[in-house]
Amino acid sequence: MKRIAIVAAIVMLLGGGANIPVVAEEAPLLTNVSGRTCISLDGTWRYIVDPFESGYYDYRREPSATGFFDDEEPHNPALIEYDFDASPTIVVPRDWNTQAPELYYYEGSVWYRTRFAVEPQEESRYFLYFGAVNYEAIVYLNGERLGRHIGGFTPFNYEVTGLLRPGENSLVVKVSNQRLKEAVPTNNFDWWNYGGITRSVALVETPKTFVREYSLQFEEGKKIVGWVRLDGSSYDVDLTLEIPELKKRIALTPDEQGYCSFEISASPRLWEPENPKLYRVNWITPYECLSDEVGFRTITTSGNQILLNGRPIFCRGVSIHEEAPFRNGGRAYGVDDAHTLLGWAKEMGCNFARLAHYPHNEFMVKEAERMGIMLWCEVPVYWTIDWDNPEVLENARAQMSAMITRDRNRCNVIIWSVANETPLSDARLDFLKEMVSLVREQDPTRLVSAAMEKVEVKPGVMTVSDPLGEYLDVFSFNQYIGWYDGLPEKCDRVEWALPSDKPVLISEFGGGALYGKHGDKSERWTEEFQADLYEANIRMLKKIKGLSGTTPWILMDFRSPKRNLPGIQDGYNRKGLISNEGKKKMSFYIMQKWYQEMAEGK
Ligand code: GCB
Repeated sequence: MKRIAIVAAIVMLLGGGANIPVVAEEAPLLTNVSGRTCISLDGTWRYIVDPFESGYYDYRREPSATGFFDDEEPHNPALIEYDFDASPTIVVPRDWNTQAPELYYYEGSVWYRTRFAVEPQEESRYFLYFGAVNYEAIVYLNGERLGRHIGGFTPFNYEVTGLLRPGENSLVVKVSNQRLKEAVPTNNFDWWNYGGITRSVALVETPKTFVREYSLQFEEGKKIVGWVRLDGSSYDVDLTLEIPELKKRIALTPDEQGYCSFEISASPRLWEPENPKLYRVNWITPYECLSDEVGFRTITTSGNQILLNGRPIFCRGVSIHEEAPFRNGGRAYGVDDAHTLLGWAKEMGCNFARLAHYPHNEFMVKEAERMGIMLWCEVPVYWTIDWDNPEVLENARAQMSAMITRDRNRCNVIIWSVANETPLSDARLDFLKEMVSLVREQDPTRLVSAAMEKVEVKPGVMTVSDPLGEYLDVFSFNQYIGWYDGLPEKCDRVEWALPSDKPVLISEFGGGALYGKHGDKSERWTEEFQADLYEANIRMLKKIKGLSGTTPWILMDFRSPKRNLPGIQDGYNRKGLISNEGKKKMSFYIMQKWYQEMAEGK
């Protein structure tokens, strides 16, 4: 009995209640979920805050190292059901921090529960799909453990065909946003650690054999190149790809793995920021018609230029955190938040945005595509990741892979970024090389980058001596001259030694200002100081040969527990060009003027 208890405790530490049999492995990710038949599980759920992990042991017992599961019978976490009906409610999708004052700083476990009704159909399959849960989710359906997912910004799903009850079902999710050294991101980062079921949850219904995933990319030489992957037990099905506006209707023959690749000659109107043309695409089998809207373009580099559809383009960008404008902050979600954030970027003259520092929700990517905004998308391999730990690499790779799987048909995504400001070491280089190869393997059609750091090799001479640069297509780095490095006037005194064979992109620059604080330009935190810093940076940037883009830090002030200067920061990183109240600072107009000049070719 003692031995069982110890084993259980170890399993528990590894997986959290892992001796409840797992009834469903995480299934390969469904794509284009909004195009499928879904029952939305969004709405009001019940929740129980559980800082001591009490859901995992009988509440009458003392918690102790060997105290978990010290019965012959494994404890069933569904017992926690008992208490749910009297518990408070919480909205899904949304972070928990901005829903209850006592959860504002909370880092730990919260149990969520919803009930839903379904009449499972014999000829259908069912998947529970989560847009994202930060950071760890342990999912139980009708008291049975489906599995555990880690990684707070990417989707995951479980197949629950055969596990659903006709009528009412209970879905319990134990969510933890505990920061951990061996997590991705690690325990130190400059943004709010929003916990909860932050993106939509749906029960997705598919036919027995269905179109799970596909890729459609335009290649020079007037070809649409692609592949499609079915999921099912028999792949002897009629499968047609239809792009009505291009008058294409192609019959495809999947192989015995349900996979088929193809090439179609076509001359679509190419997607570009000034004309973000999308085409309706239909995947048709006798059992379904799955529709998407897809744009076609090429993205390549030549010397230090980025070429969109073969023509050089300057990426007039801005960095954006997934934080909600207005309504007291919190994680941004939905079309309205996307429109506000991307609308501001557009107003500033942007044709590009860096979605920092983790995969944003699908609305951001899709709305940007509709609005003509190219994107840099990244995973939270940020600062001091635990480079030597193979599980950390696995986790980072899984996050990258899920992001690529979700967004590979979004033509506005032009750069996948593998890391941000990571201190140099051999272990880190090995890790990031693995990340770069994963991206190249999974998506050879886009550019790879990372936000590196600059160094001052001798007074006034700036360069980036990061061996990672060699492996990237776009040579990007963050620099804070005038803020963390000297005063704005320093910008006029520096020279840059940068590669001439790759496009250079400045992935961050800027400084802080409190909206409405005015004074002399020498006074830190005033809008005048920030404006002067932007003017000086722009003068410097204009002189960098081969500069292909910039994404100043950052569109809007965002919450960060690291930013505690009273009366100025009050828990916000104030480097926004716009305040968290949506008020534009002077620097917004300085960037706007520069980008407008550039757009007009001045
Ligand atoms: C950086 C980080 C970013 C921070 C920013 C800052 O270099 O990449 O996440 O928020 O600096 O404000 O210091």
